[in-house]
Amino acid sequence: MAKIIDGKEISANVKAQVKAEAEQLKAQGIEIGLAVVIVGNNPASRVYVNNKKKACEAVGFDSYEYALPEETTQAELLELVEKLNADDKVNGILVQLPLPKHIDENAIINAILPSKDVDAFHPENVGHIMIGDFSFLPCTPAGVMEMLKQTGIDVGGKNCVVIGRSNIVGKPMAMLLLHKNATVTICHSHTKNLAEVCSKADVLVAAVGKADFVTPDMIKEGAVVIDVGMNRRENGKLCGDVDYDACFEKAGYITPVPGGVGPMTIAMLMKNTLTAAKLKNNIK
Ligand code: BQF
Repeated sequence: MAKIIDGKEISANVKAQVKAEAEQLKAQGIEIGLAVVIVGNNPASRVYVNNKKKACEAVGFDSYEYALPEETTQAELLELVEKLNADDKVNGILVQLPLPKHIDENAIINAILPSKDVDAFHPENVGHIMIGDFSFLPCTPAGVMEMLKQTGIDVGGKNCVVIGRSNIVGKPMAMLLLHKNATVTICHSHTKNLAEVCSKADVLVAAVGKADFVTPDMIKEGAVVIDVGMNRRENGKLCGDVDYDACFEKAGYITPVPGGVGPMTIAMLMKNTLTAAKLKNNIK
């Protein structure tokens, strides 16, 4: 029977730490600000942006929301990013993805000042992550690593399998596991014998985007099963990529959805924003 890795509890620990450090900075007259940019009316994006604003309030950061209409042009959005790059009150810039189809996401990401890129999506920060000399880590993979750390799971020498190869989750996730000395396999839609590959994993990270994709035959007895998925069932209920009920008995550890990796993503965004403020003020 699996132990549940509680993302709510672990994220609360991270946020408490961030809040304590933010208070120390405030005592030195340093305010911390996060700009949150949302374009259009994607209801999921609205929820995520609200979560980020709420977290800012909880840790004592200022948040500045810029909600732009769906018709916003790429040039207009670039202009806003430039303005936020130059704004001293803004330590971190978060542009909520996905953007409307007529806007080139990479063009926007590339325009964000790397020192304010709290999502760590800018190529300069991606390069730092690859080398291992980073200041910001992408929030979701960093959240997974923090969950493993606080649960006392050392991935060194273990077989870790990541399903999914996105720039936001799969690729950086594999890199962070590699930095911690895991043997890492990245699987994707072209992978042959997926179930067999996954069933060899000591740690399985699912970032696929399909409900109930991971079934018990795909996991090793006692494996750590990390569910990064965020899907909605026909009945409107949130669920991950793992068939949680079916895998619960066989897994050693499992993360629920909701209440697993999701809250960690938000907590690590707060941590990155704190880091941005510390770097700007030459605080270690
Ligand atoms: C929870 C995200 C897919 C695509 C773009 C807490 C969040 C979600 C769930 C949240 C996500 C997912 C975010 C829970 C931010 C995580 O209690 O389980 C928080 O707000 N997330 C995002 O900004 O963009 C996404 C998933």
